[in-house]
Amino acid sequence: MPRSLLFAAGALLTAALAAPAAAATGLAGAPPPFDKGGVKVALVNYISAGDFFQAYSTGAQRQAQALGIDLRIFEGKQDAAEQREQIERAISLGVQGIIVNHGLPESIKDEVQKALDAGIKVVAFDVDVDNPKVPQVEQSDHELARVALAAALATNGDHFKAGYVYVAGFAPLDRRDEVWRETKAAHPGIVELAQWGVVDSTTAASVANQTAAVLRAHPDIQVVFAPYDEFARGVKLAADEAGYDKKLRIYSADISTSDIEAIREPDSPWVATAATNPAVVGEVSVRALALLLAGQDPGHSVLVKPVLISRDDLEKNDIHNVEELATKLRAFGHSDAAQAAWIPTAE
Ligand code: SR1
Repeated sequence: MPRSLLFAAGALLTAALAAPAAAATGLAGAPPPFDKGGVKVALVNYISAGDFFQAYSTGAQRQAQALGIDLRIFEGKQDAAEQREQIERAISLGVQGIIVNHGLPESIKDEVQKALDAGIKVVAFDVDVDNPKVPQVEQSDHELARVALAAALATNGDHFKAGYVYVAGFAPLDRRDEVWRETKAAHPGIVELAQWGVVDSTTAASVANQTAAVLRAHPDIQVVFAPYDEFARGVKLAADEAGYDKKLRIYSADISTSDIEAIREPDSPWVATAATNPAVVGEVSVRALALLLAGQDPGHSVLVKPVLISRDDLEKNDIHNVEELATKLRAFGHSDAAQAAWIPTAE
């Protein structure tokens, strides 16, 4: 079999294996098409690796199951060409809806338009396909960055030497970057000594390697703004190895159980993060698409609000994992975004 066919067969198999049985019976009291069941939807990812994206996918599956949706998941490998092909494949599978999770806008806009032209409803999470028919789900990224940077200013004052981890071209990182620039402009005592970053299949390890070189060149960095947990994990790894743990403070975005463990380590330089529950964001994405499929309007911008999580909060409230965080902090464990009375709660 040619390589391309083998690949296509493998990807379809991944999608098929990920699909729960479609509810043939439908949901009592729900609007069409959910009243009859058999609704087929695709989740097309640009990135699947890492805690955030794993939890996002789990949340999407949970909400899909509650709605009786047959959800086909396409694995993301940070490959723009592959994501285009996956949207094509979703269209030919005959899905009624597609969730596009991250991606490079220029490489998928026309594919999204093709799906819309075929009568397929589309929702985008963290990628701006610049189309009024496509609702945008996001984690209020401006607020997320503001909250994390407010924590940095509260502890470190507004005169410090900073490092910044950033990769342009990802909508959430670009929005967080706007706030970082505003913050530096408002507080000229913040001096950015270095900027670095990479997003690949091993982001934390790659950022750790870069950070080691940065810290050798700029041992006087006091604060690192790393607004993606894979970035923060990489910075922490390098700081630990170089013995910087008491000199450096890391402020980030996102949270997972392994992040909580890393933040709670004695003398951890990772002191605070601003985050939503990624599983809840996955649920919200599926609900927004379900509303569209039912002819209801989720709004063009569907926002999930972040909360600040500091090491002190985790210790004081005896929180060791994401489940405990969700139970003890309702604003983290729950979102009212894209809700309707007929949509069952994800279990
Ligand atoms: C490469 S973009 C990474 C970000 O996407 C999601 O918005 C997560 O919050 C993560 O920080």
